[in-house]
Amino acid sequence: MKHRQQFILAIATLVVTTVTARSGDPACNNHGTLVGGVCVCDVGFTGPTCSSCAPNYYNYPNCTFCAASTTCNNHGACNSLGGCNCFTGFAGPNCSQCAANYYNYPTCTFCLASTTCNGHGTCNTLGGCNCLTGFAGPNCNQCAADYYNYPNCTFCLASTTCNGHGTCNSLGGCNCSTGFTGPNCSSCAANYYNYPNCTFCLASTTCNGHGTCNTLGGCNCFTGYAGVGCSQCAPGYQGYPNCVPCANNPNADMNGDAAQNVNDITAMVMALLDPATFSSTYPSVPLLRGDLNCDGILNGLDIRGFVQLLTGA
Ligand SMILES: [Ca+2]
Ligand SMILES: [Ca+2]
Repeated sequence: MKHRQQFILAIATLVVTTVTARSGDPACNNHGTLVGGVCVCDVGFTGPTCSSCAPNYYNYPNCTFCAASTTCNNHGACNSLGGCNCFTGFAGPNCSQCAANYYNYPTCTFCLASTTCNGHGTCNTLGGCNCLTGFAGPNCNQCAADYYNYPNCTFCLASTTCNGHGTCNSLGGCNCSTGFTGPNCSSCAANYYNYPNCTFCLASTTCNGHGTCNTLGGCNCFTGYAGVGCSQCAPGYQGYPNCVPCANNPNADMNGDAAQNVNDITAMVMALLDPATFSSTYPSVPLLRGDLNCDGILNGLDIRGFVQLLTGA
């Protein structure tokens, strides 16, 4: 029985010794096997007594394997512990990922929104900039089309911002066309009327001093004056530019109802074609009331003035 126990112990010792045998020789610092008086070192160890790490193995007696080209993926150097000291832009135990603010492994391009994109964009997965609206360029350091005055980059489009009545200037504001004014050229400048037409009118010149400018930029002539620009005497007035009523105080009320309108047409025609019948039909109306050109005669030359009074033309 005792022999049996000793046998089992011997077997066990042999097994343990065999398992650790390859690196178990004290003469080889337990990192090699003594063969014929020479240490055959385990992988990773070297030297006559296996007392140092082989090339690419670090941190004796650990002798951890490390090769920059594989362990560190060529993006770092092996350090004294057999780990990787990654190059700038790389991170991780094996330098197999990009460090913070570096993008697109294995390129690992640096990008920081506040500097690379000048604060006007965000870094994308490639390490480039996705610019905010209104900004453009690889580094968002210029204004996009229709945006002006970097770094403000104010939007301006002539057709909308300036309402088609001006051009965008370098500040993104509007330089209005003649006759227009306002930040968006949306009103008429002084002496211009009737937006968006903005017709020029100046009483002293456009209306020749004989009228006022109206909301359409035309002239409202003073009494006795007529025409575009009030440049003639009204029917029944004479002596331009100092228009005074004619001697017979003519007007277009040929039917004598105290109004000048289309109802006077029949009477005027009668007065021109058949004065006698006119006088008997409208006894209270003097024939020369229709003498609108002030020449003392009622005839075809007065028709123009008559029409002018009725139409206001
Ligand atoms: Ca009348
Ligand atoms: Ca006449």
